Amino acid sequence: MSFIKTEQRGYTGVITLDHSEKRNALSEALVHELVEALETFQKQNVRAVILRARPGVKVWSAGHDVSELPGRGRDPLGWNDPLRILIRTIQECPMPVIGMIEGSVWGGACEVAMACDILVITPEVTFAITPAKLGVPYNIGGLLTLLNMIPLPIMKEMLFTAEPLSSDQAFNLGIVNYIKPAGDIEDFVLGMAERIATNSPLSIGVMKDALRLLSSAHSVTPELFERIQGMRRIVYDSEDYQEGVRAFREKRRPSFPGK
Ligand code: KFV
Ligand code: KFV
Repeated sequence: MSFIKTEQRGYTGVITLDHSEKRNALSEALVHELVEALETFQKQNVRAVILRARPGVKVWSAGHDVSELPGRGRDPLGWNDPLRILIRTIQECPMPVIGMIEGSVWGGACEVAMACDILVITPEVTFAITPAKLGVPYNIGGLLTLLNMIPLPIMKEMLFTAEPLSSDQAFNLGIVNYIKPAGDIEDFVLGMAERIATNSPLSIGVMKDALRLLSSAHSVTPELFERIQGMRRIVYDSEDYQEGVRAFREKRRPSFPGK
């Protein structure tokens, strides 16, 4: 079964998320296809990638596949979690990835968007980061992806309320590069990808990687790392985590005991 579509137009590779039934949730299977598509594009000398969903969708992606979150007591966002693999693949891929976004963007899909190099969105787009609705402790690398894009007070508001950020706010904060009407967005993004492709891919790839390394160049001591992991563990060991994931599966509002 295929959860994405891919197409190559000259030097531009287009990946379309195509699993509307599950609102393009980032399941292991979907992520596997996405990662393979990026690797194939790289081998085929693609110079710019567009990551999009089907035209007109209401949901660009619903984020982490909640049905695949592990039970209580295991880190839900460990190093080999599909979301973590996807984020690293986008960040480490030498071609610029343009996120072309229509519809709402949820949880881990916000991080996917923010791992893209350039964002072009339609006016209806919203971004909601929702681990607090599930009792999930977001991981350190993931928080850093967001922190590199979102000013701290706004990020705190998003994480603590889990409410959506509008397209205008995202644009005014410099999180997204352009807002374009749905009728124009495709041509605009394809044009940008073509212009990127006329420039030196070697120069671009090395600058992208250098920016990634520089923007993650925070020195974390082993003690600090272990301290944060220990704090996160309290959360994924908790009744809150168990309740959050169970409530999602049972399609009801969670009631968090706070322990
Ligand atoms: N994981 C697994 N299944 C999902 C899903 C998700 N994130 N989102 C939606 N689905 C399934 C849902 O269970 C249903 O399956 C189908 O997709 C359509 O969803 O077998 P079923 O019942 O057909 P609906 O009916 O909810 O669709 P709709 O009424 O259009 O609402 C769309 C949306 C996106 C507003 C709603 O599905 C929703 O609130 N989804 C969860 C959004 C969310 O909170 N995502 C964050 C996940 S946690 C995360 O990413 C991370 C990293 N984290 O740390 O927390
Ligand atoms: N280096 C050496 N010579 C230059 C030059 C440059 N950056 N820019 C212009 N010239 C020379 C040009 O060769 C010509 O000499 C004269 O200045 C007038 O330029 O002996 P010539 O033939 O008379 P024109 O005819 O190009 O002037 P104009 O039609 O008015 O156009 C101006 C401009 C600025 C649009 C055009 O010269 C241009 O595109 N220049 C290059 C702009 C550019 O890409 N600069 C970045 C350089 S690379 C860089 O800075 C770094 C740090 N980097 O990492 O890449």
